[in-house]
Amino acid sequence: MINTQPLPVDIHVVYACDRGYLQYLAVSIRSLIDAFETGSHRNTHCLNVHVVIVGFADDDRALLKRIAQSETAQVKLTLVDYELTNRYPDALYPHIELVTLKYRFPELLTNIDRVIWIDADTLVLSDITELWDCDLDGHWIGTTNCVLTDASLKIYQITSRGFFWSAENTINAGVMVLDLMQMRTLNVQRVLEAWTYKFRKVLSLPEQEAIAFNYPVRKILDHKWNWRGALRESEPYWAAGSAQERKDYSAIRPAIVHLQADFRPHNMIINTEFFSLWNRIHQALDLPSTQPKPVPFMVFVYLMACGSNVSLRKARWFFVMAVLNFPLALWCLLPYLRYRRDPERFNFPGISDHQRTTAEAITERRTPCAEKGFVDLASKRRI
Ligand SMILES: [Mn+2]
Repeated sequence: MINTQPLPVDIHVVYACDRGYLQYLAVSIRSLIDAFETGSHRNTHCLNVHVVIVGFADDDRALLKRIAQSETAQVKLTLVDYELTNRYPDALYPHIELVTLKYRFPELLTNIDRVIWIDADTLVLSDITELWDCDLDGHWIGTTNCVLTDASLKIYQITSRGFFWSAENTINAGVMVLDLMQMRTLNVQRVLEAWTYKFRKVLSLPEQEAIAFNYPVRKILDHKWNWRGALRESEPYWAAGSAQERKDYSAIRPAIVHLQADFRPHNMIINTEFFSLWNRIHQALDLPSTQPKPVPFMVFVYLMACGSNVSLRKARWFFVMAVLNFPLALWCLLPYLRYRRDPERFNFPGISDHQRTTAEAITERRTPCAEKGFVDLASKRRI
């Protein structure tokens, strides 16, 4: 009998990181596969996950292979070894070569014409096929804007080095759709590498700045594909032109949550829905345990106020905060003691209810893995 089953459509997703990000990478890949397995394209599409790895040990590779297995969908994992060569000496940003690896995808991923780039510090919640099918309208790249409206530029431009004439020019490079075929034709790699080399000593977000200023007009992706609202402390919040802007951004149902530095589930105990979800996947995968700590006082003050109109933008602006927001800090003293007593259950007023996790979920998270049935889940997935 002739097999008339059509060939599956290949979807290509790429990550790149060193082993310092292994746990984030593992959780993100697993969430990507989980969402694909429960989506409606698992029988018609094949999910190809490429990971450009820097300095991974054999154990790390084995771990990735273990977590990337699927019994219900077609999933292929490809590891691409890469060695750093100090391409940008004396650069301001220490990981410049790692974050600009994206420029090299056209030559690293031969025979592939389109990829979706996803940062490792993410949770994928929706079937990626919808993003894969997006029309780039002739551009070689699709990205989400870093800020929401032109009104946000006033504050955003105080802290970013470059100046933008439109919110559409701003970029967050956490999730991107890249047309590798066009990148090859347009020689994008050469353009971006030359520009990055030239300005390496002043670039603080190298690849974002290189893409934003060399290619200011790009396909704009919906914010749900790179949603940075888990803590309400990202640019769409602190640079927002109005309270409504913040509210609308918070109301987005994310397809991909981007956790972003500096506060992330492995280092900070903060009660939010997505920190909790990250921890659950992390536990289910039986990864080495993390030791998240309660947030320091000034970060606490920041989180108590974030999303509102207080005159603070970044927690590290300690001095400015201490002077301008002394009354606020004073007001936070007692709540901070409460937070320190049980940080997992503390509800920050700046983080809205739907972003918090429930007391039951916290209790469940504190139960050892084996009692929760994660072991069964693990054996089902052969992990
Ligand atoms: Mn990121």
